[in-house]
Amino acid sequence: MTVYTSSWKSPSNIALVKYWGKKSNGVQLPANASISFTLNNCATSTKLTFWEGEDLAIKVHLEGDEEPSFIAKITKFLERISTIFPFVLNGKYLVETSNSFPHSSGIASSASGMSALALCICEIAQTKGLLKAEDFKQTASVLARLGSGSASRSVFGPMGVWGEHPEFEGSSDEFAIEYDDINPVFRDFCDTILLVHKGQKTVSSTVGHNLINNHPFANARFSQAQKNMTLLKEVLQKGDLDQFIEIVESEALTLHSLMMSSNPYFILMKPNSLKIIEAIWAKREKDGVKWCFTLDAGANVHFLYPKADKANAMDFIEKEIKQHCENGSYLNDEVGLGAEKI
Ligand code: 2P0
Repeated sequence: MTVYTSSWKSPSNIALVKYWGKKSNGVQLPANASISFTLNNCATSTKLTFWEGEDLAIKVHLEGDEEPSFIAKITKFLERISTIFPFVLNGKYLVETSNSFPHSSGIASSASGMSALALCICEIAQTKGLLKAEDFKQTASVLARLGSGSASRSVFGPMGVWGEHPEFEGSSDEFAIEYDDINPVFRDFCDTILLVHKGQKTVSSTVGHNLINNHPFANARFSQAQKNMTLLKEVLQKGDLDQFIEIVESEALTLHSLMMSSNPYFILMKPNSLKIIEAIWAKREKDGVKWCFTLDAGANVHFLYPKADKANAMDFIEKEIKQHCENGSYLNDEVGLGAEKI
């Protein structure tokens, strides 16, 4: 019996053009391309120990405590990636994982968690001589995608593009690619995550994605997203903040409007999400700041602004925003460079 260990830290990411809906053929292939800022501070650190040659068994420790609730998701992940690395079904696992963000902050840990795990598996595959160094990150992104679609983008920074798109050379539905052809203003763009609701969300993303299959607006949405990718590419190069705001906020509200027009319909925003959005809009109107928001599949609001404005934005949060956050909590983050070995 051989024992392997591997440890990786992988960040969360926030999509600007959203992935919402999967292709009906294939496993975990996106209906449209998406692009995200990779975050710097919100991350999952995972140490994987693998005893090869034993019956499949998985033990998970989250922040030091045994967490059996993750076992089903990891088992499904291992079954999916066994088409690439059959050895993964033949052994015993200890997954020791921790998040830099507080447990139950309403921040999805699937992107950071599944990408960290995918990277650990790839390192073991490399040690076993099954993966070449030059294929490492791409394969890690494929594996991460099979765990959770958005996780494919977390492997790379400062931005990740996932899904085939003619304007993004090398882009693919199978894996994300690194994207860094961006204006300096975006390299350290700030994302303060305003924690509106820390509880579990009512509808999981996987269920939400599936509701797009029979959605009346699906095709219009997919072509809109492809167009927004093209528009955003130029905006990211130029550093045009006005157009950035228009595309990013429209994408966020479109994502939530898709949820509201699904069958069955659902709403993940909370009244305070809207209060924050209105406060950001009022501030922009009053002071001409180039600040905006985006939303993930949840009630929290991602407040996006240039780093040069940080002191001013912090003052705004303290005076006008914090009161709408659960227990006044928020997390300061910014664009980061992607996953790293620890
Ligand atoms: C995204 N989200 O592009 C979109 C926007 C949330 C809102 O991808 O079923 O956890 O595991 O592929 O990736 C969240 O869904 O779903 C997501 P699965 P995932 O980031």
